[in-house]
Amino acid sequence: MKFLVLHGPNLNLLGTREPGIYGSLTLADINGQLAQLATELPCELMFFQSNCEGELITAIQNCRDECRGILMNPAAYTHTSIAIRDALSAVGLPCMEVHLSNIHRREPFRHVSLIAPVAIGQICGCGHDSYLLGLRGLFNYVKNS
Ligand code: CA2
Repeated sequence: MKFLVLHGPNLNLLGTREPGIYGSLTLADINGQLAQLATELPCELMFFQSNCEGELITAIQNCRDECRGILMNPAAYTHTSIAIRDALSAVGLPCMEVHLSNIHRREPFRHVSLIAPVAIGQICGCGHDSYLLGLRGLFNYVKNS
């Protein structure tokens, strides 16, 4: 069982700035923890980060035949991208939306997710654990469906 782990814009900066909001782990640290969890579940993971909306959309489209689901932190595109939402809808794979911070207790513009209506669930506010909880949820969802 293989999953695509997608990280949106600016998440490549994790661990270098704003640790109070986003924690002190780097993206490589988070991917490493996910890889370790994947061996336990077990499942396979493919990782991709981009600052470009179109590259994220192409990754979603291209994983259609290889992957059983998508674990995604769309970052700021969460709140703006109809195109990413449409790509997830079109591909039809189960997607778990995750966020490091609790988007619902931050600025009002972060309260709306355009992705949530096409996701199987949303986990936020748990720091890097959001990714680990999200992978467990996605794995169990696919295993039981
Ligand atoms: O809490 C999350 O995971 C977010 O998806 C992070 C996005 C933000 O736009 C969403 O509203 C919530 C921002 C990612 C920016 O990452 C940075 C990492 C280090 C330093 C600066 C930004």
